[in-house]
Amino acid sequence: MTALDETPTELDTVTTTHPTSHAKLIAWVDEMAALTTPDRIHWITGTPEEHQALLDELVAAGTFTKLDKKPNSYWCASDPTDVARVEDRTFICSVDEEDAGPTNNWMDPGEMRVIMRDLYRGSMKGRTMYVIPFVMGHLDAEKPMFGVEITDSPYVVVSMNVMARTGTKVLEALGTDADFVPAMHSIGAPLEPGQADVAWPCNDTKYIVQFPESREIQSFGSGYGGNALLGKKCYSLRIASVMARDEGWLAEHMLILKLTSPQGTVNYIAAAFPSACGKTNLAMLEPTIPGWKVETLGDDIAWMRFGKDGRLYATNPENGLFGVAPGTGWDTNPNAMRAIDAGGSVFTNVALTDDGDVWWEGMTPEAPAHLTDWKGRDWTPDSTEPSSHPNSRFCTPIRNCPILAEEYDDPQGVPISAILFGGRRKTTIPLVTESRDWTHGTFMGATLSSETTAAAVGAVGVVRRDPMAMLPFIGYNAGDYFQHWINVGKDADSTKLPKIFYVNWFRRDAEDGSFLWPGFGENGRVLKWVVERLEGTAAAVETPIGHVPAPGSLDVDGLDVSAEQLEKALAVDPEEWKAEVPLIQEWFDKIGDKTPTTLLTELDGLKARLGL
Ligand code: GTP
Ligand code: SPV
Ligand code: MN
Repeated sequence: MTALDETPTELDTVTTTHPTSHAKLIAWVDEMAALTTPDRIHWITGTPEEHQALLDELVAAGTFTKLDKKPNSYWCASDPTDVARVEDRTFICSVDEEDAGPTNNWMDPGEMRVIMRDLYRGSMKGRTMYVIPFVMGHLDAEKPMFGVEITDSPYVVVSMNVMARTGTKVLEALGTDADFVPAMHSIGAPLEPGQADVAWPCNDTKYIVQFPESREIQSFGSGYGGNALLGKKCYSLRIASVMARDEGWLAEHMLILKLTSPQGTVNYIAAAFPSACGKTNLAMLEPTIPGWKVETLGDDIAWMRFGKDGRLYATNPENGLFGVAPGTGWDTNPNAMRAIDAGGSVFTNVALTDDGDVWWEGMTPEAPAHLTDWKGRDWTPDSTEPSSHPNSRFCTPIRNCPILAEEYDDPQGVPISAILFGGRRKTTIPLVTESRDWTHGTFMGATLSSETTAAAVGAVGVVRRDPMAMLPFIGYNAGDYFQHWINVGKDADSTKLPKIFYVNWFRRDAEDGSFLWPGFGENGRVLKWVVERLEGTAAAVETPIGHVPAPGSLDVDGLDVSAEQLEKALAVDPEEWKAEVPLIQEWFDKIGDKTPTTLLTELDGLKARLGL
């Protein structure tokens, strides 16, 4: 074991013997400890007492503020430079550059390992190294998907405890030789003896690295979200997408919901929208139309495998919600509000009220008269900046969700009958379009476009292609990923495949810039149309881009939207689409030789239908 030069605190379990006999795990932990030279090593057991002790420690360190108004919940603010995923610092280090493709940053894995070793050397000095055994998905899944995250951030530990199943039960299930994804994380802020810590230590140099062939993750410099909670995007999407390609399944950036009709018919729907484009909201929808019910299975990630009956079954690998705070309110997403009120949450980069609660833009119509903003400054409704960072988040156990579907507990998952792709587009993309078949649906997904949001560092509001809402998360060549989607459809019984739809809640009125569709609970109307299309009862009209609701087929009973507005929301404008085609062409040119021929044929068909 590594030389440990400090006496352990009460909390820290310094192990001279490891609480496992998994040789590969022991060797890796020892190697990382020798490299990063932490003062202490703490293997996470996952007990409530341990979790509470870490929370108390974060309060004592000044990182967390305990909220008076919500049970066992905490407020915290990150360093203002560490607020979102860093896509330009995220790398897929495949052996061959071509396997990372034109959409990922790539570096030779050997070179990257040298860089990372240099960064990790001594990086945990003065801190505790936590070893978090975790499993994405169920521990009793047919093949549990194990990981172990090493981190020097207690914030990451308490967040991982919420977002994944962690601790001794996982370590025991790992046994002596089960495969696991080693996920190495350091905030990169060593402490010299006597040096005072800051509330949110991090490093200006950041790397988020995936090694797809060896299924390894290495992250440095950031403590926030997907950069640091490595079970989430790094494992469950970037690494898992590579596993899925190799093994014939799909790892996707999708919510999973259960929809029950007034007649009691159940349909499971998965939906992929880019970051901060409405997955959590749709997953927890409270439909405005009478008799329809939504229950939640997942709000961010879906793993989908074929069942013995030939249908595609989805599971949510996560155990918590890491949701965008701004815009979440009683009128937009009451179920998320109930979930966070139930306690056990960590809020990052939102505002703090004077009576020990949290607030953010969109929570209530009127802002409180005084707040402490996410940067710790006094804030009033007259302040020029928002009180909360646009990518501020709540981290809440999924069990808090008042409409969690009971099937959430089933490791087999649920059979998906429809997949929705969607983005944030002011123009061009109608409220809902149905694809003709799987290949056409794959084309819709592969050419999905959306305005960038605050979920990633960089410009906001720029339209970019975000295929299947996976642009920052595909762990391999995007052209190969499209081919994988085509293959999944080819190998399946087409009558059992989910039907694919394309939605856009974010189209705007050209005249006044307002949203044409009220969204949120009203999106249940679109889900109803989707189900009626599956059942063959709703009418549609064929357009160059697919089938859209025939006049009168979308249930707008009681909806406060003018006929003119609705027409604009549903319109397929040939001129807008003629302008879109060169952008799709440019995108496929970027993907290059690996663009599946079938998708180029789809584009040719679209051009022909538009008279191009
Ligand atoms: P990630 O967690 O980043 O993957 O985001 P997400 O896809 O889960 O997005 P989320 O549901 O958190 O919504 C992001 C933002 O979009 C929030 O500010 C919401 O209020 C807003 N939003 C969600 N659904 C709708 C909608 O139907 N209409 C409009 N106008 N805004 C919406
Ligand atoms: C996203 O950006 O899509 C998120 C938040 O869900 S993060 O965990 O930071 O990836
Ligand atoms: Mn997401």
